Amino acid sequence: MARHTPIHTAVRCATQDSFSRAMKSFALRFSGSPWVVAALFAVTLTLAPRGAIAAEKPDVLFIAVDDLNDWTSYLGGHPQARTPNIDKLVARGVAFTNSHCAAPACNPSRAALMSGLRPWQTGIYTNGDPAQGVLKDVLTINRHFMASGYNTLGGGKIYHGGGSEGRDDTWNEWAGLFPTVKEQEENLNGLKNGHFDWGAISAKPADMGDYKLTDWAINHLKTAPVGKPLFLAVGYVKPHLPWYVPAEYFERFPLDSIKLPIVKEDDLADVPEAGIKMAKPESDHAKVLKGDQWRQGVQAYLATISFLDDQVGRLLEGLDASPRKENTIIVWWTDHGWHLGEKQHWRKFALWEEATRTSMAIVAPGVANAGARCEAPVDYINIYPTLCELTGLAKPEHVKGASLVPLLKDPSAKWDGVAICTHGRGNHAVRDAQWRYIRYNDGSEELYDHAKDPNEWTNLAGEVGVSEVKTRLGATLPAMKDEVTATQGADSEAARGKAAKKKQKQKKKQAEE
Ligand SMILES: [Ca+2]
Ligand SMILES: [Ca+2]
Repeated sequence: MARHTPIHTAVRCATQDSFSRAMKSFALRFSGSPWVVAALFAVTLTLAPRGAIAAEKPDVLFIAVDDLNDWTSYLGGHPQARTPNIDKLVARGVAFTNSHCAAPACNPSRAALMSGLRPWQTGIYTNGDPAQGVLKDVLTINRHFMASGYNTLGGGKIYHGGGSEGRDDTWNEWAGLFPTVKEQEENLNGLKNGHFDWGAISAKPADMGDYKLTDWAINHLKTAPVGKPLFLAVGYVKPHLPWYVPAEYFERFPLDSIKLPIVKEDDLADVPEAGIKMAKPESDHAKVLKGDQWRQGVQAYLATISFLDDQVGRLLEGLDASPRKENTIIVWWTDHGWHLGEKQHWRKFALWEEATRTSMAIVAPGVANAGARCEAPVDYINIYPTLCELTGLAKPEHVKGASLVPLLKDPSAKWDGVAICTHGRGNHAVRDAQWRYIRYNDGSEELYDHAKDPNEWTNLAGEVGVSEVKTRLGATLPAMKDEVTATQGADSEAARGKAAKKKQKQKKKQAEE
C-alpha cells in the first residue's frame, strides 16, 4: 500500500453527511494533491454535524495500559501476580486470552491500534518513527469519535508522545500526562542502567500520576453531560519503568517469597542470529545477574502492577457510582508484553510470546457475555472496527481489520483470523490457536508449538513435517517489497523539526569556529 493511501481514504471515510458527500467528489478530483486533501479533511471535520448522532449512543471507557504483560491473576503469566480489580473489570465482558499487540513497542503499537493501520502500511515500526506526523491526516479512533458527536476526552498516555493531542481536532479535552513523583533515574537498584530501575519510594499513592489520572477520569464520568455520548480515554503509565511505587506495594510481595520466571538455560541455542540480536543477552540480563537484581526486579514489577490494579479498582468504583454505569462499553488493553529474563531478555522489543501477548478485554453491555473468555488469536487491528460496530459509527474505508463482535456474542464462534506482530520492517510473528511462527527480514525462522511447548523453548522451524504450518502462517505476512520503509527521517513535522535543529547547530558551530 502506498504511504499516502490511508490519508486519502481517511478523507473519504469522514464524509458522513450530504455536505461531506459534495466535498468528497471535490476531494477525489484533487486527490493527487495531499495538501488540498489535508486541508479539505480539516474542513470536513470542522463542519461535521457534531451532536447530530449523539443521543442513544453508548459511552466508551477506553483504558490503555503501558507495559503490562500477562502478569495478571486472570491470565496467570506469573503465579504471584495479584490483580483482583483488573480481574473484576475483564469479568464484566469477554477476556481475550490469546490477544497480541501489532508491534512490541509503545509508539508503533499505539499508532496501529489508534489508526487501524499496520506498521508495514504506515512505516511506523519503532519508538523513533514520527507517528504524529505520519498520522496527522488519518482518521484515528479519537478523531472519528469526536467528528461523530462524541464528547472525546483523553488523559495520560494514549499515543506515544504528545504531538497531536493538543490539537482541537483530535480531542475535545486533552488533559496530558499527570505529574508524578520523581521519575528521573535514581539508581535505586544499583545497576546504573537509566530508567531500568526499581525500588520503594517514600510517597503516597495519591502522589502518583496514575492516581491523579484516575481522579480526573472519575470526575468526568460523574460530571460530563449525560445528553452527549462520552468517549473517555484513560492512559495509565505504570507499570512502565522505572518501577518506583510506595513501599506498601512492595510489602505485598515479600522478597524472600518471590518466584523467578521459569527459564531454560540454553534457550537461545536454537534461536537464529536475528532473534539473538533482539534478545541482547549481554545487555540488561547480564547486568541484572551481575547486580543480583532478578528477584528484586520481579518483585518491583509485581508491586507496580499492584499499584495499577488499585487505580483500576478506583476507576471501576467511579464508573459504578456514575450515571453511566449501565451503558458504557469498556475497552481494556495493554500496549504490549514484557520479558523479565525469559530468553535472557528484558523489556519488550522482541517477537516471542512474553513480548507480544497482552491483557485485553471488551465489556459491551447487552452484547458480550460477562465472565466469558475467548481463546481466538486476535490483535490490535481488530479494535477499531469492533468499536465502530459496537457504537454504530461508520467503519472508515482505511480500516480493514475484522470486528470482534461475533466473538463477543459467542467466544467459541468460528474465527479465521490470526494475530500478527511486527518488530521492524520485515520481522514478524504470527500466532494462531496452536502455533507461533516468526520470520525475520533475513529469512530465518522460528516455530513453536504451544500445545506442547507454552514456554517456546524448542524451535521447530528446521524440523521435517512443519512446512505446511510455516507456509500457511507465512502466507498471512506481506512480502518485503510491499512493506513501507520506516518513516524515520521521512517528510514529517517531527523529521523536519529535527533537520532544522541540526542545521541550526551546524551553523552555530561554524560561527563559533
Ligand atoms: Ca509500552
Ligand atoms: Ca530455545
